[in-house]
Amino acid sequence: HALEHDLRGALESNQFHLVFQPQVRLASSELTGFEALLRWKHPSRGLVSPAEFIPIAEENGLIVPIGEWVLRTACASAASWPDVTVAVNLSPVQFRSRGLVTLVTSALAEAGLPPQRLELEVTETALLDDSEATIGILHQLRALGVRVSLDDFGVGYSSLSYLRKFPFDRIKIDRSFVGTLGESPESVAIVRTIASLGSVLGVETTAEGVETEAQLAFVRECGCTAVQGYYFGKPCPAADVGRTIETLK
Ligand code: G
Ligand code: G
Ligand code: MN
Ligand code: NA
Repeated sequence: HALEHDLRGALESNQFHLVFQPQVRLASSELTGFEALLRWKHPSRGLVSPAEFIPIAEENGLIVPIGEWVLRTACASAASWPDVTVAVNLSPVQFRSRGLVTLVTSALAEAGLPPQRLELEVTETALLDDSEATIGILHQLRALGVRVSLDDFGVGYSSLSYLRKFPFDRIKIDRSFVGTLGESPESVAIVRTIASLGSVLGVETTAEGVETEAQLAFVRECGCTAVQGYYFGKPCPAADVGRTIETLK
């Protein structure tokens, strides 16, 4: 696989960078943080989507050093921001590798970032296999003081037992539901149900992929507590985060 070959040298050649997408609390319309999203600028192909290269990196294990770079870089960036959080995606493969808790500890310390300002986004695929070990790691991460979110909720298995086994701080409702609120009563019912579940459990619920004013009104009405999506901002380079904070504050 040509892409796999190129991926092996990408970290050394500084071909990765992060972009940051605003996350907004609905009650106060206040910016609370940014999700860090990985970008690969391939020397000849241009930007390659993480949807394309992350599965390859997960298969060959490169996601471990790449994920370490993402975490350290995101924490270092966030340390220069005023009091807002940075959310970092963790691959299930990173849970199976050794030393995740040590890595998070050292990334925070090196950056001088308070743990409360780091949020880790975990998909339920991370919880599927070996769930006892994974739950143990999640508890250790939580004990550091970082927050933990359940990402892409509603697609995949969406087992409610995950919500019982581990006290997530946030459920992120997959954007496929938000995108179909206008035409699908099923999506409305699902978003409403996840939001009320969150409310009862004391867990924040973020609606992902909010692009329009109508969708914003809809997810507010459904009871979601936070939003993320193009309506409030597309992912922006680190250099523009300061301006985005000024605009949204
Ligand atoms: O940014 P974009 O929508 O193109 O991301 C596509 C997918 O890649 C999403 O599922 C997103 O969670 C994932 N992704 C983006 N950045 C990272 C990262 O740093 N680590 C991991 N594991 N996944 C990421
Ligand atoms: O799986 P995860 O939620 O981490 O993926 C986030 C991805 O969703 C990013 O790649 C980001 O570019 C994309 N995204 C964020 N907001 C929107 C939006 O409003 N509309 C669409 N279509 N994609 C979005
Ligand atoms: Mn995410
Ligand atoms: Na998501």
